[in-house]
Amino acid sequence: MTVTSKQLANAVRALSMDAVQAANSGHPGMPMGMADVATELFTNHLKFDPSQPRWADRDRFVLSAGHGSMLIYALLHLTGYASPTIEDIANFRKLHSPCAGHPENFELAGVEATTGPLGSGLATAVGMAIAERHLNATFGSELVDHRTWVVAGDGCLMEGINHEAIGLAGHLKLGNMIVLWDDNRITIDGAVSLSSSEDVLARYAATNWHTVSCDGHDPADIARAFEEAKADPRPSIVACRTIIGYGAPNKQGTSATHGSALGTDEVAAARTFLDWSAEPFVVPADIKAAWAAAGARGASVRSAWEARLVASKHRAEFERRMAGKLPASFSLDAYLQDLIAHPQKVATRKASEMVLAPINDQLPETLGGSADLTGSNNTKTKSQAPLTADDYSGRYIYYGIREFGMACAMNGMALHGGVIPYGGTFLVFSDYCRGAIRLSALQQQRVVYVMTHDSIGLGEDGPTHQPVEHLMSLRVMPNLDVYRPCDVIETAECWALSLEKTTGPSLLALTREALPQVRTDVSENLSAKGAYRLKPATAARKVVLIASGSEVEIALATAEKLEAAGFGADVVSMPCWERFDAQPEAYRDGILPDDALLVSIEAGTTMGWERYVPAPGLRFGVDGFGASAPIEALYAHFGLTPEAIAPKVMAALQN
Ligand SMILES: Cc1ncc(C[n+]2csc(CCOP(=O)(O)OP(=O)(O)O)c2C)c(N)n1
Ligand SMILES: [Mg+2]
Repeated sequence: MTVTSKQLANAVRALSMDAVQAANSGHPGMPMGMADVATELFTNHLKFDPSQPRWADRDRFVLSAGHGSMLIYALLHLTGYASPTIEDIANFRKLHSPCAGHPENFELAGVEATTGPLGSGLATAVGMAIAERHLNATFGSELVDHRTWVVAGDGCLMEGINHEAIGLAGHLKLGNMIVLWDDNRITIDGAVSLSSSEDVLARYAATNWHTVSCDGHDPADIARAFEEAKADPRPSIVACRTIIGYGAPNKQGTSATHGSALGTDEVAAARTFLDWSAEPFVVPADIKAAWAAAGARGASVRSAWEARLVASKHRAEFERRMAGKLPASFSLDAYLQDLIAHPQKVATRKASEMVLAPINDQLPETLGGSADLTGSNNTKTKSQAPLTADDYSGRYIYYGIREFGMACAMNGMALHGGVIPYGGTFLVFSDYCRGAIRLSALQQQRVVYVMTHDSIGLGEDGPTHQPVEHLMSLRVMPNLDVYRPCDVIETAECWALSLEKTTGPSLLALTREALPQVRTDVSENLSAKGAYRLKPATAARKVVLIASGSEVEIALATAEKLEAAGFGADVVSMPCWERFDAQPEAYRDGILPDDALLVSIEAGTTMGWERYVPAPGLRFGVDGFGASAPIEALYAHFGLTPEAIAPKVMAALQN
């Protein structure tokens, strides 16, 4: 007897409800509702090979509705991925099971993206689809030609990020992207109609998407919709009309199935309803075999692709880029030597643009962009042509005013591989994309955030544009390296470090205003230490002035005043806290000795500086919102001048 697609889908339903029941925690409704749609996708459409989960030309599948994590765990297991095992699934949501509450990209090879924050997965998928088109334009269809599939719920479509993401995807005509909408009309609070009455498909159509609907429980109808979506040159959304918790006879169709175990009685009733008599975590042999056969579909396609790769003239470069390795010859030495010969007083945003020239020339994998602040963020170099719907080979993306959309897309590009994304906005708007920065860090992805206008130093635009708490709040985030370089040399060093870090994002906080070149030695990347002695005390050391970015210049001038009064003063430039914290204790103690008065100067919140500058040290900064005025007036107003700081330091020293 041949196994029916209903039986295949019921295996997904059974594993999902049983795992949630065993954990007594989780979300059975979504996987049970979308089991038929997912079965059609994984058995007949998705290009993948469980024996080679990282095969570069696989289709990408993103479960944007991450709460339905059991859907992907069941699919990966059933199609033959080495992990998760059935034991992993039985240990769903328990410590050390790769079957975590929400899908985590670092836990399972078949999980392309960490999802859970609704809408982010879909927006991440846009970046994957962009990377695919860009690499297709670079390496050709014989090496790169795949789709990005997304399963999204009502929540993913309701979130604001959805608007940014689909606007970008529609504009760029990403026909390789297909969203499968779990149109079950239920969210946690109850019916979608409690809070929403919008015509979702009309909104997608208005954004240049192709739309199609199907009965999400009818395999033939699902297949019809998929074929239509695949054939259309626009990105597609397939509205799959489903019943949440399908198979649980007394609870299906209600929010009761959304986020809690069904209960033993209802699980038993579902077994009867679905005609599923197997014990929990047992899949009948014939159904198991049919799933395994579906998983084996891709092996021949993959080996044909491998043969093409071996024969391709692009092989070495393609493999290097997909491995995320910089070319062995990559070097900024010549650029740095030139700066030593011809020192520059420029804004660090300009310094970033300058160093991006040799970076972009040497690294064809960089994909730059800005959220409509290209001229302010200085993110575009001369050699970069725009990436457009007509020419995906371009290396610069005009993201529009979509900071969150940009950051999510960059995560998708990094996850896809083969490209290194960087993108700019004003530092103050890091808040707009903070959720995505967090996901870069959590997912351990190399994304470089170029955040300019990094303090009150931006001047007249005033408090709405002047970051105050942002630097510190970003430093709090695990696995994000926050850099605030003080001159043109440090900017180049910080860029190099950001590109070299393959296990997480970096953020460059850059000035609008010009800063003098204070570094005269480039024999070592001193920014790599996080903090270093830029100027040692001349007189006997009494004080150490610690500053970052634009305040290093102020610290140097303050030190001059102190030295003139006979107080020896070190100046420490501290471009990166995270890197400094990673240095050996002896190094850190040497830079911040306990026999000198420690003083921090940074045009941002002082909360946090206690870490390096405990009492009786002094902390100079900005603890309220900024103000609208020319830069000189602002620094004077907030007491961040050598004239204001030096007397306070001397008073403390004389106490
Ligand atoms: C940004 C964000 N806000 C809130 C939540 C909490 N949350 C998880 S699922 C959910 C409801 C989602 O509804 P829907 O997408 O329709 O999923 P379904 O109930 O149909 O499975 C909410 C509010 C979240 N995960 N992410
Ligand atoms: Mg729903």
